[in-house]
Amino acid sequence: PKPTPGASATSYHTYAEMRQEVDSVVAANPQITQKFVAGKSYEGRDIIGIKISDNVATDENEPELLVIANIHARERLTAEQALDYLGQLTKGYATDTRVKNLVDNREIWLMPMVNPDGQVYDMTSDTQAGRMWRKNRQPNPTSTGTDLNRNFNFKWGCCGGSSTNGASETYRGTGPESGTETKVIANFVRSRNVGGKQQLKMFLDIHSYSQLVLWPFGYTTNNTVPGSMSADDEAAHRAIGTEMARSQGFTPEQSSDLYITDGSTNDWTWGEQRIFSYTFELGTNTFYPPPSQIDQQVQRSREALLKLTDYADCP
Ligand code: ING
Ligand code: ZN
Repeated sequence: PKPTPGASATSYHTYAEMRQEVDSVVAANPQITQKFVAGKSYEGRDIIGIKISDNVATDENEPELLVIANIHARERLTAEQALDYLGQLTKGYATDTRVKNLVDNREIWLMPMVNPDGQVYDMTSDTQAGRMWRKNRQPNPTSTGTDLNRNFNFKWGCCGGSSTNGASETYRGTGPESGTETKVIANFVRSRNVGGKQQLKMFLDIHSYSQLVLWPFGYTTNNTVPGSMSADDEAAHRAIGTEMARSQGFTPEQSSDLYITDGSTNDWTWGEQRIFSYTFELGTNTFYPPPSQIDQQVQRSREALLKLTDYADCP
């Protein structure tokens, strides 16, 4: 069972419990939260989102940011971090002037579990010590599952770190956005392009584990190739990323310095949409920290999420 909405988690949320918590928080905070369904997963589950802002029903002219979590099924701490962020913003609104300022002056879009099929599959395998599932649950020509973080439509399959083998953990899909959930996320991002202007200024994809703050690009270490990263853009990403890392004791680096990947969320949100983009790698050294550690782990990254919310007016 879960504690009261917005309180610290004492065990990992199932998909159903995540939905219940979102519903409770939204019911208790109707002025500043609104639930939406971004689309359906391959198996037909709702991909739940929450908008958090003052005058929440109105599209105000405020910097917008999108935070997504649990794109990889087994990375369960990430959904807890997303729900904690929702709790911090809603609980703090009445009492904490900093939180109130953020909610009043940003439009925050949050999707705590963007790969629900994978999450349910992984979690229902708990009796076998977890199935260590990463991908979605969409059948592919030879096996099951697409790595959604290799399926985005920027330099897809160009350069390494993704696979054409359907059984691989990093199977890139039959084409960009072939993954049902990739398409839902990308369509949502495109929907925030209003009148030719992308409203989203900041994007965060929460993963676990490794204690890192990463920024684009993943497809190349060469920031001078045409269309990649200008020196100014790199410096700006690095400055904010370093600050994010400092506040949680993580290591900041360009994602390709970790290893080369193509088709990641961040490469598309920055490369194609020009949204400042980060990935946090939470946690320590496991996908499944004992539930007793959730609270401590989540507290560690709380401040970085609030800082990033603040920085959405910077880029
Ligand atoms: N790590 C990420 C992965 O998808 C990453 C690292 C993040 C690569 C962002 C590229 C862009 O491989 C995990 N643990 O998923
Ligand atoms: Zn991941």
